[in-house]
Amino acid sequence: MDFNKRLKKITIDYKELIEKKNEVLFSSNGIFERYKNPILTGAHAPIHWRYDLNKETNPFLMERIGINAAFNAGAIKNEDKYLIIARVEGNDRKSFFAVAESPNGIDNFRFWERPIALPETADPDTNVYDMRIVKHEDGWFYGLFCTERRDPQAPDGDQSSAVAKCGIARTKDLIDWERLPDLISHSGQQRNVVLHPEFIDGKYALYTRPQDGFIDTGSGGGIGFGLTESMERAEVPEESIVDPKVYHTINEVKNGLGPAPIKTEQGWLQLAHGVRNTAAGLRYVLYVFMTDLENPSKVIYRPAGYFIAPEGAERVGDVSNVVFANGWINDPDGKVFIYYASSDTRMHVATTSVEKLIDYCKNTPQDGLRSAASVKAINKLINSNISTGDVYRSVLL
Ligand code: M1P
Repeated sequence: MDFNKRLKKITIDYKELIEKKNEVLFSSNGIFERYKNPILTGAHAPIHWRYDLNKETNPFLMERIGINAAFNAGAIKNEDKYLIIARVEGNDRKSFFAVAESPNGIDNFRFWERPIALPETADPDTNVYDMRIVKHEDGWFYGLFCTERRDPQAPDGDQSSAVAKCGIARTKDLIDWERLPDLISHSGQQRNVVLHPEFIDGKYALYTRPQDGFIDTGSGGGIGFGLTESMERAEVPEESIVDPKVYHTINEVKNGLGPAPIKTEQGWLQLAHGVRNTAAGLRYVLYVFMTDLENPSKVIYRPAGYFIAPEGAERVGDVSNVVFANGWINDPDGKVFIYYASSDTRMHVATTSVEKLIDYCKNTPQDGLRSAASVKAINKLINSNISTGDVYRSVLL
């Protein structure tokens, strides 16, 4: 196929992909709705990021820069536009951030003209990923993300050991970013750090995830919480654990907060990921809990188990059996858009409402931590259903 015919086909296919309408699916659990199509993939990366469009220098119209995946996006609504800031990963395995915009939050996501040109610190990052974007009450948009560099202690033969820290950048327009020094904490490495949107006791509040090593959280772990005087030289002298790892639960291996919490009259809604071990490797699921309005580090409702687990095609990807979320948007009418990634490969959306999430947190039984306690909870529900459930009985029996 000659240059012009190839270009036409590539452009038509791309247009079809980014204009594809999404379709809400029936929700059997009634807690949230999934949608038929992923909302963002590597293939959504603009053609002009990938191809040299000059016939002279690229006569075969080959892709010069491949994009492997688009996942783990932060999310924010700005000037009526639904914006997600994706972790875009090239074929070269480097991640970077890029904003994609949608008019309705569920389809038509288009990347902005260029990816974010994130300034580096004096110690350049090898890789950056998983930005949590939050509009703080001080007026700035802050992006907190993981910055990864090779472990300086690693011997030459070890080219995979790394050190993870929390990188910090801020912006007023989501285009020009100011890089601030990385977070200083005193509990080893950090990933999944999230800025609370309001001051607590006049200080900035951070949800943390202390960890001993790059992958293993080791003796650390759990979702932590600490205060810092400033974001320009952010340092958390102390971290308390809000939500620990617990034996034989969905977060026995590790967990980490997702996006910044949503404020409601009854407390802060929190979305997080939990990781368990299986013979097939780690399994990442999402869970929801609520913390106290005055003290956001105090858990007030903790429903048992997972909220979203990988399903169907979501289960397969570069890192299979993973769902991960670091972005959600709460519309003024109470609708909540949950942006989650599957298997470190693509982005999806699920929708629900603040009212449903609160109901879910308050009325889902807590984890009894034993099989017998789970059976007790089911029997309690059966007993209360004995006198009700007529519709169910008339259809089924
Ligand atoms: O591969 C799954 C996830 O692993 C890490 O998350 P955590 O720090 O909780 O283990 C991150 O690399 C994340 O980006 C990735 O999706």
